[in-house]
Amino acid sequence: MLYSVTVGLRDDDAAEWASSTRSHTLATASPSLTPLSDSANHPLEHSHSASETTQPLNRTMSSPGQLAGDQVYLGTYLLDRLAQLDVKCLFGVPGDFNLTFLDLVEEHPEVQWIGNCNELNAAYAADGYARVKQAQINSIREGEQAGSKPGHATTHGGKDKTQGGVRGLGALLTTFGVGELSAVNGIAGAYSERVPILHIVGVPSTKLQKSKALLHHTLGNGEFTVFEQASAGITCARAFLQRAEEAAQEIDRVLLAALTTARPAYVTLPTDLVFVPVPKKRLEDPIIPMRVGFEDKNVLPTGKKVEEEEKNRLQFVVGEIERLWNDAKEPIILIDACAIRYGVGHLVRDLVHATGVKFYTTPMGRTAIDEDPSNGFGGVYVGEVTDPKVKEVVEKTDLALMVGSLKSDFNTGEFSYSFPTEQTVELHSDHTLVQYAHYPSISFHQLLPALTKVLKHKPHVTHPPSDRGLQTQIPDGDADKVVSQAAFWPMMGKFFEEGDIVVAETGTSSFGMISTPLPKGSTFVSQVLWGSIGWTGGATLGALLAAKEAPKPRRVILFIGDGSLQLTVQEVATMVRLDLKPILVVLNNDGYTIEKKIHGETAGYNDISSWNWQSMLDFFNAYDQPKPTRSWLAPTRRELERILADDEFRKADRIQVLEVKMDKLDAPVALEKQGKLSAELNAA
Ligand SMILES: Cc1ncc(C[n+]2csc(CCOP(=O)(O)OP(=O)(O)O)c2C)c(N)n1
Ligand SMILES: [Mg+2]
Repeated sequence: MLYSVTVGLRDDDAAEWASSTRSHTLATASPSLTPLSDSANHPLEHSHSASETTQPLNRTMSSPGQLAGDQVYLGTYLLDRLAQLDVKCLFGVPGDFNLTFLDLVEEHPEVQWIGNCNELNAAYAADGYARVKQAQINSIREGEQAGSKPGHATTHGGKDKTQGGVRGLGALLTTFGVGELSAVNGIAGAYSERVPILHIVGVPSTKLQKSKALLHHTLGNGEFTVFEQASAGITCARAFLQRAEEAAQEIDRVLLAALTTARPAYVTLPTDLVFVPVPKKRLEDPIIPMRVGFEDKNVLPTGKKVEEEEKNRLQFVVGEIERLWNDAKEPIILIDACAIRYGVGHLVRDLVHATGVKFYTTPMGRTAIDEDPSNGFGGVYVGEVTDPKVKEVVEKTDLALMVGSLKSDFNTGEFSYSFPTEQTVELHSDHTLVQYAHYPSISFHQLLPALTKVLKHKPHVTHPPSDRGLQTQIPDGDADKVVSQAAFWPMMGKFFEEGDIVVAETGTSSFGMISTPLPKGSTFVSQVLWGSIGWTGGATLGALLAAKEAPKPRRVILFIGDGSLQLTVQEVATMVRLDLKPILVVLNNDGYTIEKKIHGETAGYNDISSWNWQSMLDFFNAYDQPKPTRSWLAPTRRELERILADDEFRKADRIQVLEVKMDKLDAPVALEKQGKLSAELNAA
């Protein structure tokens, strides 16, 4: 049996999934509903669970004895599941309620423990890891997954049968209350941006919970489910484990939900359940997110088969889109975030090639497929914020086929998209919109290959500008002054190499990257919708570890403002410790420039304390045998040019900081425009 989902789930309906699973977890969590006081009713629980294994927390719990060959500890079961889903790194912070599980992590042959400086950074890192893993899978066609092992959950019989959902998963381990709450912002960001993370929380034993013990990390009121409830709105499914016999099934349920909805899920691991034995056999059934299915079987005419109806429905929608396509003189394809998150990059690429039309991306859709003009790339579309030449061409289209759109403010130029509904088709993971018609449960996983077969090749009437609206020309400027934002971004565009992973923090960095060319095989990582500053400090660590799993070496280049880096800077220490080699570009403009562009240009609240970025690597490299590092300072444009041309810098063979001095009020054009739009909207 495969653990599969064929229920209908709309992109915005994860909340429904959450509420349906919530009632399930409540049933197992609530002492009044769960026969916790009656563990003798449950043989497995009686022999291995609360009553026997609730002991003082000490390391003897990690060696509770030999298991029969067909059994595995629940903690190991969970790790084996993660390994099957190709999760090789577990991020987090230890705490006494997760220590014995950590013993199993240390023993595990495939999952590596990455201890972080705090749980927020750990959640960010799990997010960055999942994104880059997904991006690395995206360029590969179904069934061609490099390095996949038979029996892995992502493959089945050697051929990838995933028809929906995602495969880039992250994992996070925290401790009860204090740890898990510190991760909340990171988990919420992953929920908002559609990144699946399994958040595992080590919690007190079921017996201590039942006795309402006045434990550390509790609120002192005997409530043990309150932190799980705090995660309710920011996870797609939760399992508050209480009973040994259903624990493995519960773990599978939340993992499947995370992969199906591309959202984080939550599971508690009470100290007394870590070592309960569960049958190994269950691991033989992989967890495969299946495509969304026909959700309401009651609407079927009597006697009709679901499969037949689904096929007919798909054909009908394909026909509708084909009809519009045939009539259109110059259709375009607009690629957005969910095309990346749901791993359909290769399917969109096939459609672009088959139809020969130009494709554009939103800021969140960048690098879904290679962005070179020979590939059909026309530029980045962000409504009013778009380069005027690109905007004109895009808005001339008579049919915009949008794939995975996520129309948030910063992704649409403050909702200034300009496509009439009659001229749009939207393909999503779990529904399709054709003009005004809505087709639930028609997913782009099915639709894209079907369209690639039937949509006609269309010659272009109008052409995007040859620079695709990206800043390829470096404007002149005084070589002895600080570099301008206008010159800095095209300079970086020239510095990028094939395969680079480019991470951009909220601020002048994320807006500067909107108009910066990205090379073949590159991956762009940014948190445009959630926009929690400091996110990239953790996410870069995750990206670096995911990059290590890529078949070829990849440079990881972070652009981060001086204000944002102050939030999560400690994680640089983890990068040093693990001998990772990012290029950390710190834009030192003396404060919160992005905020100044929206409001309070000279206000004191947009100032920050000044840090010595040149000492950062030394400070975090306080080992007996320090790792090699390099710190570069570019106080002038001339100096920056020299550094960027330096082979020592380019080869990225150690962790490096490049501090670039910039003017306080200098901002990329896209931010100047967005700042005005945001200020107007805030005042409305
Ligand atoms: C966690 C969090 N706190 C506050 C904010 C509000 N905020 C958005 S951008 C920003 C300033 C970023 O400044 P910096 O990193 O220096 O970027 P730049 O100067 O390059 O614009 C702040 C405070 C936020 N987005 N996230
Ligand atoms: Mg700044």
